[in-house]
Amino acid sequence: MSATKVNLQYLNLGPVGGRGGVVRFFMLANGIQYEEQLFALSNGEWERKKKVLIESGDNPAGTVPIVDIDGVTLTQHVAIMRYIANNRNLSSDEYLHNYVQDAVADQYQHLRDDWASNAFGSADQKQKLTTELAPPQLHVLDRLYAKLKLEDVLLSHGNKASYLWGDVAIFGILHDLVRTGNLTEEDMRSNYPNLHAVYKTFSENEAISKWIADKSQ
Ligand SMILES: N[C@@H](CCC(=O)N[C@@H](CS)C(=O)NCC(=O)O)C(=O)O
Repeated sequence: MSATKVNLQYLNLGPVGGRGGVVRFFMLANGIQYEEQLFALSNGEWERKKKVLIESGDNPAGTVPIVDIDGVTLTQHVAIMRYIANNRNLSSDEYLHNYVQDAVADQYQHLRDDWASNAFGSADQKQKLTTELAPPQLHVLDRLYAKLKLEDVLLSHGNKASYLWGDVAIFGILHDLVRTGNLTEEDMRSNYPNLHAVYKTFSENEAISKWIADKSQ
């Protein structure tokens, strides 16, 4: 029996990934077929959708990403990736491989929240993200890679040779920090070498690089 397509609902952010972009990168890297519905922020479309999500109870928090897969509606971007990894038999059979993905994904959430709250704000907020909020957290994440990675570059491919949620979340936030002008690739290479190696690996993935090129036109 072939697996049904994954449906991703998210905001239309163009070349910026956001939390939904992390789920998209996860599917691209793992060759999972998906379709998506993207809601515009500009014309009230998202506000209407948000109301429906809350009133219907599909997501009482009124946020996206939301994924529908095999008749189940999922929220929370890291939990979504973990679910799809289990559903598509991508997770590792070894607990340690899944643990390192969870540990890094949990640590990453702080930086994701700071990015979402500041990257689109005032000039002061953007500056604060670039110079005060992001650097110490990137340093911690870089050191966590040094401590936890089970492979040369990635935390792990697991025993299924797949791209798992912690690694993809890290690529997603690096992609976004670069896209919104809060981090340069050169800065990453000099100061966070472990993270830079992850960034490079995913940037060079065929499906991801094609998505980025398409969105950059
Ligand atoms: N904890 C949730 C957070 C979801 C979230 O805050 N999504 C943002 C976009 S990245 C959103 O829906 N923002 C629009 C809004 O709240 O109206 C997750 O990890 O998926």
